[in-house]
Amino acid sequence: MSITNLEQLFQDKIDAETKIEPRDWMPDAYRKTNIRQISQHAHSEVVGMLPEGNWISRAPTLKRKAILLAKVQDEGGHGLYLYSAAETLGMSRDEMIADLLSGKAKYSSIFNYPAITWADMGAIGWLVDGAAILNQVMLCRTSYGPYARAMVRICKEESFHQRQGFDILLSLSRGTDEQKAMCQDSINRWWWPSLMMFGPKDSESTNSDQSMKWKIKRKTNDELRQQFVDMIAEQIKTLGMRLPDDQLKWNENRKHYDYGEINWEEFWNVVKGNGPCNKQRLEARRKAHNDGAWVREAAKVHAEKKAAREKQAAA
Ligand code: BYC
Repeated sequence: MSITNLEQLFQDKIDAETKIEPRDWMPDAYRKTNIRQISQHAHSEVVGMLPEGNWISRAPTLKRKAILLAKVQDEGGHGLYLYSAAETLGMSRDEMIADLLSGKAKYSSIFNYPAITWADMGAIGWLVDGAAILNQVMLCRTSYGPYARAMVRICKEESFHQRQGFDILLSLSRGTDEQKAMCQDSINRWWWPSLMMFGPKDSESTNSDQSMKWKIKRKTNDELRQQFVDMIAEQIKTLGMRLPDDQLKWNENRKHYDYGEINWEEFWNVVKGNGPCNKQRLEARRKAHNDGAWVREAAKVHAEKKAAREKQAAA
């Protein structure tokens, strides 16, 4: 069969909502786009453990500490499901991690901002996980089967993450003047970077058109961003806080909130590696990778010995 016919059959399958599975024929560019997006997603989960992990030992109560610990462990688990999903497309985990550590592979811009107060644990849960959920609910219906199935499981955990973040901010918003100010300051710092998580505006998104045709993405960057603004603009009323955007206003004609212009120069600067914490985050990952070398070595020797024993027993 010619490539053109194969491509047509592939697109027919996508249009009929049949999931693409690892052994199915797929265009090379579909494989590459999925490897890129899924591995970047995995890296984001793992790098995303850093800003919050830093606060586990400083959580204000034992209960908050246990919750934060569980959340950070969940993020590590999400990274593992996602690396496994990406591996089904033919790239090894070692290669993916090497690309992260060399700076070749991207991860979400949001994790290059510092978490400087306890309120940031609330803002990350509420805004960052809140943004992630909207994106990931869409990805539960993505066309590549292993990615879609990983997302179903991840979304269940993310809803708890968002609730725990909101709960931290709710307590602060009902606290002393100092706690209220800490809450507002944190929202001020995390709001715009959270909007950037959805990627460049549609007119500048290089991958969206093709990814929408292949149903890897079901909504565009701007559609999801608008959905997020509409959700948060309502939820913040319960906190009695404000979003740092003077142009935020309900638009009765559009039935959506209007909002101000994102600082795209800042976004691209962070994506290119020049955000406030890019260097620090990669350093931390490189150190963890080097410190863990003996574990990987021991696991390899154990697996080799086990295989040799099994071979001997079978002989
Ligand atoms: N940051 O053509 P576009 C979490 C890049 S973690 C950095 O629109 P696409 C959590 C983009 O890669 C959840 N780079 O791209 C964990 C592309 O460059 P390349 C993270 C960005 O792929 C711990 C270029 O810009 N979620 O939940 O169609 C604690 C042009 O963009 C960003 C995911 O990873 C960015 N924000 O759409 C708490 C979701 N945005 O690769 C929470 C999966 C864009 O061509 N990913 N770029 O060199 C996606 O859904 C899509 O990849 C994106 C971008 C919507 C992010």
